[in-house]
Amino acid sequence: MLNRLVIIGPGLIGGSLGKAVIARSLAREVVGVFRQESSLNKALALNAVTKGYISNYEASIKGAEMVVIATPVHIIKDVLLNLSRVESKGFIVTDVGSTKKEIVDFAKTFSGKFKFVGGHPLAGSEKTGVEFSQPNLFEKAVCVLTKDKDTDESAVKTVKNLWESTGALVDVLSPSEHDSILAFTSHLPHIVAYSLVNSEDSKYSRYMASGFRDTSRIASSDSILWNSILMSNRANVLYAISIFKKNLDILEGAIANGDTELLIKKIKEAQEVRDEIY
Ligand code: TYR
Repeated sequence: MLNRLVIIGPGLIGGSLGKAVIARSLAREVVGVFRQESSLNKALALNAVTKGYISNYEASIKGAEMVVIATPVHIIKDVLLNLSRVESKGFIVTDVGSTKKEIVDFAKTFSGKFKFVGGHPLAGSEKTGVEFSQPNLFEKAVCVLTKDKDTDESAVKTVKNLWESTGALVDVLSPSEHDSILAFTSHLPHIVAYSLVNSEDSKYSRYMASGFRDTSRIASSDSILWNSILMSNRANVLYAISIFKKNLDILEGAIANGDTELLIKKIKEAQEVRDEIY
């Protein structure tokens, strides 16, 4: 059991982690760090944290073994800077950011201060905010932790242990591996959803069947958050877009040329892969 776990910016993911840790008695204290009083009160009322501070890193980190940064990607670097300035030393810092290479590299600047392990639980939805947090969100969800030549092995074990205790299935990848894979499995689907919805006209919503709903849900994701995710993984995202465009061209060509054989072949290929996954 941990003495004190600190969660910086408990929203959908951080709040769910807090609830899971409290429900399973994985830490004596779950301390949240917030920017606004209203978020602090909400998280306390929902039992996502046992205690909270407004932007007070010094007080919240005192006596903590582990700090989880659960803010949107574009705020993580600032949080790391703030953490580097606290008096305590030797604590483990991890995050839940959707991209890893940029964050892990930046955290290396502070290796004398704390041990950093990049983290990314593949859970959540298009919603944001602690009001959508759930204590069982991570059950059977994959959580990626990152490791490279500079990562402390025992810190990885400690973070892995915490996530496994919440019911998550932990995989350890290099930060670059993580980013190149997630460009296809998470970032590209968001781009496709945005493009799809932007190709539609909402005045025809009456005629949108469940297929439209299924393929567009993630277009409702937060714009600031997704801007920062896509911009922090640009090279991999651009590569994924190029592959997608090629596949789109194949379908366009088959339809333009009346090439039924090719069109059916491509639909079947997709169908087989989809059926294998789900
Ligand atoms: N957008 C995903 C969904 O709605 C949830 C998610 C978001 C998962 C960001 C991971 C992540 O990094 O299914």
